[in-house]
Amino acid sequence: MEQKKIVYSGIQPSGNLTLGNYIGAVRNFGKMQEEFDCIYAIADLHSITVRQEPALLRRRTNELFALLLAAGVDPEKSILYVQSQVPAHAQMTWVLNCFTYMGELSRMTQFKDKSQKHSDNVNAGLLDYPVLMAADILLYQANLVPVGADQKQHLEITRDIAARFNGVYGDVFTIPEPYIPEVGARVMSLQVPTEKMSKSDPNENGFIAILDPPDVIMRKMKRAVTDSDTENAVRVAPEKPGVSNLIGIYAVLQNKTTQQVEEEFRGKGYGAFKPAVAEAIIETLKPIQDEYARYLKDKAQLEALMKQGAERAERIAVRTLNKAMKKVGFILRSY
Ligand code: ATP
Ligand code: LTN
Repeated sequence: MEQKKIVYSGIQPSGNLTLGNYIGAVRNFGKMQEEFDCIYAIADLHSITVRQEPALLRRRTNELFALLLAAGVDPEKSILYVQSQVPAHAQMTWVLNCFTYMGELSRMTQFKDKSQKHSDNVNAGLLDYPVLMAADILLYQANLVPVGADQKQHLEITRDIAARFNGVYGDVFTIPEPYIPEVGARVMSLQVPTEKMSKSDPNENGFIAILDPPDVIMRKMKRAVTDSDTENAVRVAPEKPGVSNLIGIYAVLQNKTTQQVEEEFRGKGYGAFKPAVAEAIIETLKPIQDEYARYLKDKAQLEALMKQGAERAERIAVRTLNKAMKKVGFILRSY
């Protein structure tokens, strides 16, 4: 039988997941597990590059675990685990650090953005973030990495680091490919549609959280910025980023092309369109919200699944880590 391709992705427990995270990444997690061997991490090591409140980080890690289960990640088909529970990530990062150049890291767009946003805390972890992400991906010999468009650069540096290491030591790592959806890879803010929808946006009207109740979703949608033209037409255009964004969201959720959406709302205007988008979002999120509540209630089950996930992940990760450690000349500890 042909070996299934390996899919790997991570997501930070650094805030309430948004519709952007869902459409750009999480939505594909469940779908991909039929065809591939999937491994999904809650990237808590990444999230401390920005200051976190310990109790809140713990709570969000639990909640995100439950939310991914609710969104369709099946712990029997896939491996779902918490990154900090597998020490190999930190160990692999150290080795890869020595194969990464400062210049490469300081050129990363996310580093530049985040060091501006958190100018009081430009720590070494923020710069090193992509190397930790490379370690994640390479430890599992992943072929495909489903992410939103904002992570493309981090995938490129991962490929460069892997190729550099392989160039010195032979084929240790699989070179991964990004898997970025064609529509919905960059869901924009509802308030500033030229910026990406972000869970850390201080303006709550800018994003829809996966757990927002229906009335909140309807209200945020009605307040969404549509463009300052008088045309009132539902069509995709560069000068209409607000409406274009809503068309993209509606198209993905309804499995339609953007042309079909334009067709459906021809002559109807924003007044009819915005509530329809809100309804589509509410309908998509409802079953996830129901399942989420169920998973979160059963603490013992969550704990058991977390343990099982970490054990299964560790077995794979340690294999690659040992291989890399031997290659660089470390003596593996005997047990
Ligand atoms: P923050 O905004 O706090 O930096 P984030 O929303 O980017 O965080 P991450 O955990 O870093 O969240 O990202 C999780 C996944 O969601 C990644 O694959 C990322 O590419 C994707 N993603 C994030 N925002 C969007 C968006 N607006 N549209 C599409 N995909 C997105
Ligand atoms: N940096 C990613 C989250 C992440 C990730 C990964 C994604 C951490 N490790 C490995 C894919 C593969 C982000 O979305 N901000």
